[in-house]
Amino acid sequence: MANTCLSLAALFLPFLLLRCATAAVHVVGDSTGWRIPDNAQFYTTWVSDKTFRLNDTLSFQFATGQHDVVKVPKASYDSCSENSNTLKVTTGPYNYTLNETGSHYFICSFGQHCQGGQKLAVVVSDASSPTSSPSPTSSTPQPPPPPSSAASRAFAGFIFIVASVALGNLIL
Ligand SMILES: [Cu+2]
Repeated sequence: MANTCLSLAALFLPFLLLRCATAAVHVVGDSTGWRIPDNAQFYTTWVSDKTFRLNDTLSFQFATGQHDVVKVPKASYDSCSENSNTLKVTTGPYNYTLNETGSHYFICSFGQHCQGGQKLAVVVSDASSPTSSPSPTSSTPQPPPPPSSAASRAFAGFIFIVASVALGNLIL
């Protein structure tokens, strides 16, 4: 029976590890950073293939005095106005921790930067919701996940033990 327990532990360990994956750091715009993009849809596209979870970090890479980060309500995001902003950071680079689920809107208040597409809308899901994202957008590369083969081997072992016990019961 001890073997069965070990097999079960081995079977579920990879899933436990996946669940405990640490919060990711998303470098906004990746190598482009936080600036007026060449394409006004750039940050919308950048967001589209990513999953943002509670306590992930948005890292805005910009030079102080050239841009800023202003957190605004949706209406201000849409109209590129910094009205009713809840946060304005003028010193770059700046790391923002996504400490609330739901939508977060950021713009740059310099000149026509926001109109040029320097605006970001992210939707934060709960950290405990099932993971369906591809690889985390962390700057530290994750080691390739070994779980499937280990899990299937453990599962095969488990099935073997169950089958053996069942067979043993039949014979005895
Ligand atoms: Cu700007």
